[in-house]
Amino acid sequence: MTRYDHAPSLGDMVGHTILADNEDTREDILKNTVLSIAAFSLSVLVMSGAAQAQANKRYTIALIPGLTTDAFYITMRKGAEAAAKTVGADLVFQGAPEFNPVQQAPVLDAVIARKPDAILIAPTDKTQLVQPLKKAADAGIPVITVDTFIGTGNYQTGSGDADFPLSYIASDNVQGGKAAGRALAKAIGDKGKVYIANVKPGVSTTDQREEGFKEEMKGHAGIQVLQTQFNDDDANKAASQEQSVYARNPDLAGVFGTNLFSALGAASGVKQGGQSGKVKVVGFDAPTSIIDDIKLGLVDAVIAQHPAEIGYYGVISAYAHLTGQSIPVSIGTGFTEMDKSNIDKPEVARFIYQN
Ligand code: T6T
Repeated sequence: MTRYDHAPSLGDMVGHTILADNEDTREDILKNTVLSIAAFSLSVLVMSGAAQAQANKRYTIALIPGLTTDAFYITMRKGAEAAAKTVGADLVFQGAPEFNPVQQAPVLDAVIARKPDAILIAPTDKTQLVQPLKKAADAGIPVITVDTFIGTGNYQTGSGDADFPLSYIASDNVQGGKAAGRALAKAIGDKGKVYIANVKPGVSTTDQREEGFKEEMKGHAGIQVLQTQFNDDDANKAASQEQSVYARNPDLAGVFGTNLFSALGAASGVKQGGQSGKVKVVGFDAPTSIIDDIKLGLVDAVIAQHPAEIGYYGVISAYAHLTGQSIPVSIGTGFTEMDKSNIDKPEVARFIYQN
């Protein structure tokens, strides 16, 4: 009887040619063929039983956000919950109160101790979360990063010590930074001084937005990009930095806030300093507070991400992996540019973040 070291295809089995002249031998071969088809059918039953068991198991998928109280991650959680409901998995949402690797690492340890079937995480630093996450991988827990990445974000290439996550699901932040640059250039009539209000170096998303913005500005000869101001994800700090930059540069024309708190803070600096209309603000992210600022004319435009999609496809990817499917090494989600002219359109407003 033919021995298969791998699961044979049905074509392999039914395609057997019976070449014996002798009746007895032919009968034996026929018998063996029937037996091997029966064995194959049984193996299919057994295999599908195992696959069935994988699919029937109720998985626990943990989502660790950059911080818990940010509308971006709250919206991501909603998408993740929708996907978990669809596949019948349990979602655990556990994070730190601030966007800070020193606070995020112990949360990660606590999640690893709960032994979830998979971890989705927005690492708050490209390098500082590598070793803490390695512990999860070493414990056999699949890791997928959402929003931010560790290392270079090019996973599963076999190079570097940050290569182990299975997938990276996020916006294209370089492109987003470029789009913000174009929007700010348009708002300030393509000339004048601008600066970038950023979080802190080492955060993959906001580093890439700064990179994209600067790249775009190389094509705008009339715009001078001043030194970046880092606010530690603190809107109050971003507001006072805006006022200091303005005090040093009364001809300041615009600010690019690379994330929710940077943009909110810059807008509130403009408001407090009575510079509304004079200093233009373009931001990233779309919480309701920023939408109010757009309507008030304090913010000109924002690049809204699609965090619910990131959460949704994060959970679907984890589930697909857990049930034996291969998954893409990265998934890019989109953007929606919002300004006063389109903010009331339902196809745009649906991307405003949830609280
Ligand atoms: O912009 C998002 C996220 O993409 C980034 O990584 C950190 O900041 C936000 O959460 C907004 O506050």
